Amino acid sequence: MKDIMLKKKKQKQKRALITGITGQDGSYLADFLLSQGYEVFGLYRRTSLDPLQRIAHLAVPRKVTLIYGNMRDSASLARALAEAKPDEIYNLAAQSDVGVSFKVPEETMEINYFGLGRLMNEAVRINPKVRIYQASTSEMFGATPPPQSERSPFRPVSPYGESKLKAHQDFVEGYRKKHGIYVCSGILFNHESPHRGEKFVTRKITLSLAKIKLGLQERLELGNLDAKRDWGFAGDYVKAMWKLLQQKTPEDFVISTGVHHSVRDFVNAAAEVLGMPLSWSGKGVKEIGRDRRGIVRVAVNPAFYRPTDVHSLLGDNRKARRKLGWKPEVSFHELVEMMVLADLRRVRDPHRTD
Ligand code: GDR
Repeated sequence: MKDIMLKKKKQKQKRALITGITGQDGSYLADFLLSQGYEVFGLYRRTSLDPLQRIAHLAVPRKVTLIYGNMRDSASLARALAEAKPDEIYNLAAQSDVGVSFKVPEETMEINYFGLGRLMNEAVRINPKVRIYQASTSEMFGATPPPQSERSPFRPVSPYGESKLKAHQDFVEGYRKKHGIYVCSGILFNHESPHRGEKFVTRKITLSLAKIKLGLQERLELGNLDAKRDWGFAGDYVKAMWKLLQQKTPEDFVISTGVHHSVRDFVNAAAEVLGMPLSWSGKGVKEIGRDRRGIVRVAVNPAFYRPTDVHSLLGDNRKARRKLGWKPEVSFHELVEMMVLADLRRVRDPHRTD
């Protein structure tokens, strides 16, 4: 009897496959799905660097089953799907660096667009009832002025934004309409955390300022300080991903905080946390930020400008609040403080893995 009960319970356990498990969102989402009782499978790509760093706490105790696979390779995706037999798929795998996408536009399209096509074709062939979450992005709005909502037009200004828009139109909207598949896009605005990659501007700022504070770095060089982003906490946003797949009918949602700040604001907030406020002078590429002693700590370097940049993103999240019952929990200043303090701890003790 007990065995039958256990079996029944086991049968009911939902299975999720996360592509891009080794990224910032992959690790938060895996933690969250495990807490919801899911069996979690993660698709990962072998690289020369240790790709499992962010998920060591999940991979080593084997909480997540890792499956080797590649978004460029249909056969590897078919194998992964056959092993994971997912009820839900979260497609987080991407060439996600907007700046880099100008240098490798074809590769960006190959992974972000064709990759989703391959994944969906294989997934639906195996299980037409599977539910698929696609990581869409506020970069799809591009030049559309703020605030941006689900009804705003898409006008991407980068190869990254274009690849994500095409994936959204062809495979999310298209497959949903034509084939009745449960697939939806979370149109996520920027979301950050202490696990953000070091090349993205928030993490670059918090890590560099922590090093400057401890005398290990002279100055921080940035590009466009005037760009405005709607920055939220990744831990909050993965909950929205899950909620998107629990709806009766699949729909797309903007996920954002509804507040935005400039890159300069982020620098100022981080510097304040470290007790080293900055004063600014100059304009454009000549702009600099000095500390109390007058030493230049932040400077603009044109090398970090993009050929075209998105100037201002501010997400209207009312639909998500209303229909999903989702709201962001971590404020801008709490997020900045969380990231700065984590980097300060890491810089003081480089052996930390948290
Ligand atoms: P973004 O994030 O392009 O919005 O995409 P990023 O942090 O790279 O840039 C934000 C803004 O900061 C400006 N900026 C700099 N950016 C970087 N990386 N490095 C710099 O030195 C620098 N100086 C100024 C940028 O020009 C830009 O305006 C992120 C990614 O995670 C995408 O994958 C995701 O889809 C979107 O967020 C939502």
